[in-house]
Order: sequence, then C-alpha cells, then structure tokens
Amino acid sequence: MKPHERIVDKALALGFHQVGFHPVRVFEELREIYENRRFLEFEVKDPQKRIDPMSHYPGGKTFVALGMGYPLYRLPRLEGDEVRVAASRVPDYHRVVREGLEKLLRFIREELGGEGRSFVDVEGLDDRRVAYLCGLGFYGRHTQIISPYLGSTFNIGYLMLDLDLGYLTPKIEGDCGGCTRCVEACPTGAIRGDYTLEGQDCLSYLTQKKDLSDSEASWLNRCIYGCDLCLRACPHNVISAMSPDHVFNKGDFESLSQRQYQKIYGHRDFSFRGVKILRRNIDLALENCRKETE
Ligand code: B12
Ligand code: SF4
Ligand code: SF4
Repeated sequence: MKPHERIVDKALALGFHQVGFHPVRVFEELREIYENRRFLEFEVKDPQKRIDPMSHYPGGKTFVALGMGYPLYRLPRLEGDEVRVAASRVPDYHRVVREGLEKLLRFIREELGGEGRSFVDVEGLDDRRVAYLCGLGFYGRHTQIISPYLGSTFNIGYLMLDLDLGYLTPKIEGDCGGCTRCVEACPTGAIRGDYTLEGQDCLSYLTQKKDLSDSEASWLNRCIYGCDLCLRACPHNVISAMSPDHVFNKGDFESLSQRQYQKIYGHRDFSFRGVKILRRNIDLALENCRKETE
C-alpha cells in the first residue's frame, strides 16, 4: 500500500468521512479578499496568517484534509420558552476533530516517519480553501464547501505534513447552476448570491457578537446559537431524525453562573461565547416571537 492509501485507511477507521491531499502552498488568490475584508469581532485580522500556511508550520509540504459529517436534525415545533441551537456535532467538533487529527498524526509519525501539525479552525488559516484544494468539494453559493458525499453539513480539519507524499486528490469543480434556494432562505440577506457572504449580517455571527444594534437584535429567532437555514434549504443536504440535544428551555440557563454553565455545557460549541450572550439571545428571540404573534 502507498503511504497516502495507508493514511486514508487510518483516517476512515478513526471516524473521518472524507480525505484529500494537496501540496502546501500560499493562497495568493485570496490575498485581495483578506486585505479588503470587514473583519468580524473575533477574527484573526492579519491577512498573512489567513493565507500563508508556512506562517503556522514552516516546512509543511503536504495538506491532508479531513471531512467529518454531522446530522442536520429535523426542525422541532418550538413553543412557549423553547429555543434551539443550530445543527452541529455533540461534543463540539473542535474537540472531536482535533482528537482524530492527533491520533492520525501519531500514526503517521510511528508508521511513516513524518512530522506535522494539526489544524481545526486554528489561528485564522482558511479551512475551506484547504478543503477545496484537497478535493473535498466545491464552493456553494452559501459559501460552504459542498461535498458530493456529505453535502455541506461537515466540518473540516487538516494536517500539514513535512512529507512529500507524491499524491494529489483531483479537485471537484462544481457550482450551483441556477439554484438560489439558500439566498431566498437567508433571513438577513447575508448570502449575496455571487458565492460570497457578508459575515457581519449572518445570524451565526450575530448570535455570538457582543453588542447588537436594534435592527440586528430584531433578526434573532428561536435559534439562539448559530444558524442553519441555508444548510436546510440546500438540496445537497439530508435531513435526519429530530435531536433532543439541540432543543432547550429558557429555564435551562436562567440561574447558572459562568462556572456552572461551563461545567454543564462546556463540551458544546455554544459554550464558547459565555452564558450572558446566550441569555441575551434567548430574551431577544422570545421577545421577537411575541411581537410577531401580537
Ligand atoms: C469566521 C467564520 C464564520 C463567520 C463568517 C463566515 C464568513 N464567510 O465570513 C460566521 C460566524 C458568520 C460563520 C458562520 C458559519 N460557519 Co463558519 N467559520 C468561520 C471561520 C473561523 C473562518 C471563515 C473565513 O475565513 N471567512 C472569511 C471569508 C473571506 O471566507 P469565505 O466566506 O469562505 O469566502 C470564500 C468564498 O467566498 C470564496 N470566494 C470568493 N469569491 C468567490 C467567487 C466564486 C465564484 C467562488 C466559487 C468562491 C468565491 O473565497 C473566499 C475565501 O476562501 C471558519 C474556520 C476557518 N478557520 O477557516 C469557519 C467555517 C468556515 N465555518 C463553518 C461552519 C460549519 C459555519 C456555519 C454552518 C455554523 C452555523 N451552523 O452557524 C455557519 C454557516 C454560514 C455560511 N453560510 O457560511 C465550517 C464550514 C464547513 C464547510 N463545509 O464549508 C468552517 C470551515 C469551520 C470548520 N472547520 O468546520 N463562520
Ligand atoms: S447561517 Fe443563516 S443568516 Fe447565515 S447565511 Fe446561512 S441562512 Fe443566512
Ligand atoms: S441551496 Fe442551491 S444555491 Fe445554495 S448552496 Fe445549495 S445548491 Fe447552491
């Protein structure tokens, strides 16, 4: 078996669903986008860090990109003080993907004699670009990478290795044709339609942002962390069973200190932004619902 085939086998055994390879290079084609970007509150603002893999791991030769799918649960009917969080992996994908990447890296060290570094949403390097270059999928109009196997409900992790594997996965070229379902489904107009997103207007951002303007506050709905409406509209995605893990009641968070919140919910992606922001989102969401039904 060739080294890249052994890596694929091991990655699949570790729970990843898709694997691709590409030589490491600077994403020069994205420089202009990052130099002109209206950065979000918590984003890494140095364009070089976003596009230059060597600024994170000098000596990197090969990207190994891994896709891990997550289920897009069926929408529950929410009543009273019930709210939901966007479809996502439980526990937080950062943990699960990182754990898998570290095991894969250990295997490569021991069996193939290589060194490397693992990445999942690390220091701003553009994950979707790595996935695209490594042939995991193509850019959808909602700007998510769409895989022919996983749709766009998958997370991306990758390794940068100091090995030259002499293998490259062919890129998957594709586009959305005449489909504009996600543009129509997006409640804030964040999806521009030209394969770009105005992150400042995306509910996924607003549910994490510290201060909201009145109009931003009026957009919040019963999804109090993240947003998955464009994923739900996309014909490449499959909707599976209902998920009790993603539905909550206002009372679940009401009297928790930050410490208690971390203890109970620290393994979830939404714990990242702290309990105060979550409580604010719940209050705004329920207030907006009340106004709508008045
Ligand atoms: C910041 C961020 C956000 C921000 C802003 C995103 C943005 N686009 O600006 C917010 C909070 C809004 C967000 C939301 C979400 N995110 Co996010 N996010 C990130 C993060 C940390 C950085 C993304 C980034 O660099 N954006 C900068 C802009 C410039 O990149 P971009 O929008 O992808 O733009 C590209 C395209 O527009 C393309 N492009 C430009 N012009 C053109 C023209 C054509 C014709 C084409 C084809 C392409 C194209 O090139 C650009 C650069 O690559 C990454 C992790 C990472 N470190 O990379 C995760 C990441 C992108 N997010 C992810 C996810 C899952 C989500 C959510 C689904 C979470 C949720 N349920 O709420 C939503 C989806 C919203 C959406 N429609 O994309 C996944 C995406 C997985 C995938 N299959 O693509 C990532 C990769 C995390 C991960 N490792 O799994 N996210
Ligand atoms: S996540 Fe929601 S707000 Fe953001 S682009 Fe998709 S539908 Fe629009
Ligand atoms: S909903 Fe349609 S336009 Fe949007 S990403 Fe999916 S296929 Fe493309």
